[in-house]
Amino acid sequence: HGLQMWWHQSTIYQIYPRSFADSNADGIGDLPGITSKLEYLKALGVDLLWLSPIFASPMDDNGYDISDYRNIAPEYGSLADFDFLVSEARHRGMGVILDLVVNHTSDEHPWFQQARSSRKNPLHDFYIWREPAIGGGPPNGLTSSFGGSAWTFDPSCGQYYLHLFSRRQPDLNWENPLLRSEIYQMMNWWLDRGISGFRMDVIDYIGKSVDQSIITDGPHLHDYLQEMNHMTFGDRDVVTVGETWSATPGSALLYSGRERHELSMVFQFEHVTQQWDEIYGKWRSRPFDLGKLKSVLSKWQLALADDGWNSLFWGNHDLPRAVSKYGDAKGFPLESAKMLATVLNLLKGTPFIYQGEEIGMTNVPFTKIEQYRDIETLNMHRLHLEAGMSPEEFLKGANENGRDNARTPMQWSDGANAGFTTGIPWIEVNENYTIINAEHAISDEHSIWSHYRKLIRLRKEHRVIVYGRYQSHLESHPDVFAYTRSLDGSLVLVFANFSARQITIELPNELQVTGKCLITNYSDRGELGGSLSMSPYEAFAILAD
Ligand code: TEU
Ligand code: CA
Repeated sequence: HGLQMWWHQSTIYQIYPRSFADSNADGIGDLPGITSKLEYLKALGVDLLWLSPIFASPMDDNGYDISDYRNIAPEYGSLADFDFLVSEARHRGMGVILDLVVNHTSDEHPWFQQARSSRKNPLHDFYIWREPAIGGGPPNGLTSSFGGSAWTFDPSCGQYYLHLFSRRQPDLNWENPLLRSEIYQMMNWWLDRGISGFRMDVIDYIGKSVDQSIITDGPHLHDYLQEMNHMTFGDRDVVTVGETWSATPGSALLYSGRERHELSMVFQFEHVTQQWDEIYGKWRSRPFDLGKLKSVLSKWQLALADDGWNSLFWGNHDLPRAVSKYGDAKGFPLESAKMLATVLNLLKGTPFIYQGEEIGMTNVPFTKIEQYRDIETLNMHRLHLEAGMSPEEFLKGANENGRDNARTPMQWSDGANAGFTTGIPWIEVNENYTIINAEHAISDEHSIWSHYRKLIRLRKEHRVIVYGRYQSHLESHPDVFAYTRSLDGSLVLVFANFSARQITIELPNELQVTGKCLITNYSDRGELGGSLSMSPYEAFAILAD
């Protein structure tokens, strides 16, 4: 298993600060709120906390539009609050990972204010400017993820600037070595403050070459990442994970190969995008297909079996809730949430838990566009309706895949506003907080939360779960995901029924074992014979004798 790193057996918990815990009744989550929940996180057993951006920002994209990289957004707290959070987390054996958003800044960043003031300004070249096309209009056809052209004309310097997200998120020009050096200095400033690493926002974009309309995997992308590694975190014992929607198994080996000196791992999204519509993307998703999901997850397990490293996740702040997307939030919420946790967390790689996933939080059934807050949803609502989509159809898409599904307040208790705030929450709380909340979960040994805690501990107790070779089984079965992990004579077998039906499957000889049941969402299993009857969403793991 080559080089063994401590984070190979870690579990990372993602916090969306705006929605996690509000300590001062302004309806917005904040750093002291997170600090007040460290005991909860320690009890769960997670090792690292990835905080979505906490930096000064006009909050056009809830912090993914940064106006000051070296200051905390006032509504989240102060640098002193941050230092206290880091030290309190460390006292409990947990580290803090920050969200590095360096593909773009906010248009309110001083760099952009100077850059746009004149073509002669020394910082003009920190961003990407082009003349209008001949005859006027945007320089080329590049479009923004949040709808419309990726170019906006700035009259103060008479040029267009590039923004692959909102027009208030101008892209930085990574071809400029002065810009890169400013970024590296900022990264070292945070590393010196004791953080445990970075999650890197759309990092596959920083090598873009706009005149060839190349956005991802640009010509110098890996040169920049190797330079960044060398200039900042390379010789520190920290974790780095790149968000790379474009990643393939091949490029993932370039990002995370042991000898590459780039990143620890990347987030790939093939298991997410394989369900999206060709034209309408996430706003018209296709029905769930276990066969496709199994083949994607297996492909990635096999591709990074001997080098590189997988991240493992169902959700994040951009994705729908796992139990609603891949499980059965209505019929079998408990069983299917535990099944999803089991089948993902026993794969090879570092598991990520998105806030609320550990208590089975679900998508939010908003009925009006006014309830939504996410700039992507609001922009795409306007554009899809202009293109003729009905409001009902768009709302269906937003209900299924909109980012706000993951951004409703963390449900701590069955008290007012789910215990998230004593003020008015910035976004509505999901009404099911009275039955789905942390307070109920932590005192129930059969809760989803207790199931996650057991999985996190299993990873620490069994090297075969961390380093065991992955082998898929029953590939053609439409309802069951089965795989084994093997290492130095240890064999773990994992079975998951992704259906709401009682099913019986025939087991080949190599799966007919006796052993110790490591975890289950029904009753213990110790012996597997020729045929296996599984209950709805049943999942279990056996350590063979
Ligand atoms: O997301 C990158 C990104 O591509 C997603 O926004 C994706 O396009 C979208 O969710 C699919 O519909 C990162 C952050 O995770 C996201 O929250 C930010 O909005 C975005 O970058 C810009 O910083
Ligand atoms: Ca607050």
